[in-house]
Amino acid sequence: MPLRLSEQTLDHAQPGTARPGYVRAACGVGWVHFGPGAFHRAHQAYYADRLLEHDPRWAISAVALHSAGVHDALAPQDYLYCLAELGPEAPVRVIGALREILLAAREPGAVFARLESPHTRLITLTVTEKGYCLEAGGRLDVSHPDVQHDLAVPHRPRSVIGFLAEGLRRRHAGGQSPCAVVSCDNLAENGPTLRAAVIAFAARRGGELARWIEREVAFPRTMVDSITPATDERLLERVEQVTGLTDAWPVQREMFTQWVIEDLPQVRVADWASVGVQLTNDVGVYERAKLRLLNAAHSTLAYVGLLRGHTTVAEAMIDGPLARLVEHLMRGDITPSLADGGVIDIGAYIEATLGRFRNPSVHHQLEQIAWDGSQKLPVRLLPTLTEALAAGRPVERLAVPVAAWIRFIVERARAGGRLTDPLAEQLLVLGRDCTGDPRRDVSRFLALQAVFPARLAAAPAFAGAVSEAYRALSAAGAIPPRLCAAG
Ligand code: CS2
Repeated sequence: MPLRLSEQTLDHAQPGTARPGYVRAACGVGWVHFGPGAFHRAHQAYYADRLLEHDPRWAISAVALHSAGVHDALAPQDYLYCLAELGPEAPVRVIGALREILLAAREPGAVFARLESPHTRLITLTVTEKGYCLEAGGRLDVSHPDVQHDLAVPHRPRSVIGFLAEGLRRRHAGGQSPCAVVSCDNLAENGPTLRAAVIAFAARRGGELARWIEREVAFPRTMVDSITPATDERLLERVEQVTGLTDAWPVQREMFTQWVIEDLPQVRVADWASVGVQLTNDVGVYERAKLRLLNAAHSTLAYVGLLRGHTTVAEAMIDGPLARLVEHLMRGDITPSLADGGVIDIGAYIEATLGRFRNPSVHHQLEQIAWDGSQKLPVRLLPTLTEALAAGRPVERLAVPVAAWIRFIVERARAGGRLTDPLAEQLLVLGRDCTGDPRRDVSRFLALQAVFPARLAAAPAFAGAVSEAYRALSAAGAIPPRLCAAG
């Protein structure tokens, strides 16, 4: 039986393993992160790991808000874990950037101690769309049970918003230096959205705190990107084979990785350029392109692909009609919504994204992307639809992923299956109630105010296009041939 990865066994790692190029014990915690899921560990922690090679201030204190799973897997490994890059001859790297994983519910005091520490300069978040407690319009949902709880019991919060507001209050009270709070989730305008939510929460606890946050704390926009398939058996085996050690929860991602952060003074605390992180004032352009092209195409591949019997993105991409639908969607229907002033070469971006989707080394499950559709579609797809309608552009193709999402739920509901979505129960009830009549079924879903803005739902061209696509997709995911051709 191979040894388990830890500080003690690290020296036994086989030569093909890249190890932390710094002394972990000599590093200080300067970074607090909420949500140590696979994406954080494959992305931001990788950049921290590289920063630590020449700057010992950036060890991470990670905070798990809900589940103890990652903590329990990594604590016996001294929070070391492997990151495998997916590609020909890609390396396996042991990441040493995590100093600890705190369990928010069990040890809120320890979380606050990190948040108010003078050494902490950076607070990042990957808590997924639903972690922000927002209402459909993107503002803080004050009626959310976690928000209500956190306003009543501020020193034992449940939500990340409650933790941030109380942590920043303590920083303010202790006269600490300003810091940057960086949302690394796929939200439109992620920085300003988080900022508004934290300020709205803080205002309910007193105007002075809200004003201080407004003045002193930076909430930069960011664009984060790297395709990160969930950990699977194949990865566990590969890690053991390459390193000669076992790791209870390694992570994997494609080799491509990108992080763009808004260039604000509070962000300029590390030598970001040295590790390939871009600081710019054009983040909005990158963010919109990524959400509207890559993420929207992903959701299309997921819902249409699952209806057509596929399991992974790479597999869905060798299905000719589906691949053509996605490419025309990106080039013909989404690109017109991306006037970017020439910051990005959109044609080249689409080409590169399609290439990433085709990568056969990346076994990215469509099922994983299909999670949380009620949270994702309003961010990655509906704004493009709204703008297309307002500009008088066609919406037939843009309506396909919406129809496929509905159809996917209907089929799950009929099969007695489960959904991973904060609205799962409501969606499954709606799905079970569908009769197969496109107009009727679609209109019931479009009435979901938490998902569809009222004006969009009421637009006859939109409802008509979704119903038409739904009708076609009901036959084993059939795509109308004209949608697979340019024009
Ligand atoms: C995906 C994203 O699961 C999903 O919804 O679209 O996680 C995607 O892989 C990342 O945003 C890529 O950076």
